Amino acid sequence: MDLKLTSQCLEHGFCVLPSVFDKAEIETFRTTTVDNLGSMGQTRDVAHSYHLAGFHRFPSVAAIHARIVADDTINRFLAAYYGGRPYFALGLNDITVNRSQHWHTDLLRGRYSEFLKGCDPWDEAVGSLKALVYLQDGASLRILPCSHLSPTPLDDALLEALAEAARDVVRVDVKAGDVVMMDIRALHRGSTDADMQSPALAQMQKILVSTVFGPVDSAFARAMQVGNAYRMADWDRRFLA
Ligand SMILES: O=C(O)CCC(=O)C(=O)O
Ligand SMILES: [Fe+2]
Repeated sequence: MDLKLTSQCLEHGFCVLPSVFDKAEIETFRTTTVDNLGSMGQTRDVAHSYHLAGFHRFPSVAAIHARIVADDTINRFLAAYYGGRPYFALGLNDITVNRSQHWHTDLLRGRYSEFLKGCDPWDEAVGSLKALVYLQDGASLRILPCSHLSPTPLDDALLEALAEAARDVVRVDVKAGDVVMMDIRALHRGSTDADMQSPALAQMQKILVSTVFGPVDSAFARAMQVGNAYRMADWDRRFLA
């Protein structure tokens, strides 16, 4: 594995692994997703926007998750990044379709921040990483480099204000099949509400599939795992029931 990429991820909080999945696989992921839109939640006020949290739990789409977590390129990267420490996919994963995303971190925020009380997410140099698999070309992800290094509030309004004041935001260009590896403490955003309202997206969906990895022996990763399980149960009740 390219050591430049691991040090980039450590320093800046993200890096891009190019062409991890080929055209045929991306097409399979897309077809599987589109065939299962009817079993997903609708969490935005836009008819063609869908979301499935914890999709590893659902047999019709679980193969996508299994394929990502077992991928050689991703695992060579993670093995180098974690330096031989055992790591796992901690159950925080999503399929999102035409979904906007304001500035945030991927930590447990708001009412779920209490699950992080017993640990300090910034105590560990090596963080938990989200693998973001883009199923089309695009540049929706904007990120504030190095923002994973210092504590940020676990509150979306405060994060939004922080991001608005930031200068050196980077827009990450990806091709379908590229994978962004991102420290979940990083301040970032995705597509705007306006972008995702375009009627063309009903036929040509913007699809993003992601899953989070962390070290097995990390108190922070375990807290994320447990808190996310509670958050997901609430999500299921709200959007799938
Ligand atoms: O839409 C994007 O590119 C970013 C989405 C995002 O913030 C996430 O998946 O955590
Ligand atoms: Fe995010």
